[in-house]
Amino acid sequence: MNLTHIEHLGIAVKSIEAAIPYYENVLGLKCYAIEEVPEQKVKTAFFKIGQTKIELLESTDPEGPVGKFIEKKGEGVHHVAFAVEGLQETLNLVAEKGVNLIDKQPRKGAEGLNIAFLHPKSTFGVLTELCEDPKK
Ligand code: CMX
Repeated sequence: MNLTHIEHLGIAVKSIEAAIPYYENVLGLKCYAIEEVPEQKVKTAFFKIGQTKIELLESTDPEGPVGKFIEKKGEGVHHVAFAVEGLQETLNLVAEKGVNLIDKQPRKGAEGLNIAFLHPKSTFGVLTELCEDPKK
């Protein structure tokens, strides 16, 4: 298992347009990309802080994962994403250790990363994403 760093924190917001000024004008970060990920039913906005990114998530469909999350819990931290080397091998190891995988195989996420989620019910309440940069 080789987790290298926290790749990003996913934060659910009702509106990325409304949230961006807080990150830019108060925290002094710069939004460097806005990208829609139709398969995940979200629009994303990215900021960089050191090696880690902040990913704002606005739902494009109330029945999508972020739409349902905001409906139940309100805005806030939605998931933690770790960068890994060898995503498929890591998923196999995690499954062997009894963790419930949402994705048994990697799929495409924002920024061209290969991603897979672990179910929050088997990770002490934190929706956990593992991601691998296929260019590395
Ligand atoms: N963090 C912690 N718990 C969460 C959660 C989250 N982000 N999302 C849902 N849950 C909890 C719910 O509160 C609920 O708990 P209770 O049963 O105790 O009420 C339980 O998980 C089931 O939630 P649900 O609303 O019924 O939703 P589903 O089971 O349909 O889906 C999940 C939950 C995690 C499987 C789904 O959200 C998922 O597949 N997520 C992965 C994909 C994703 O989140 N994509 C958006 C980001 C994409 C990106 O980064 O690009």
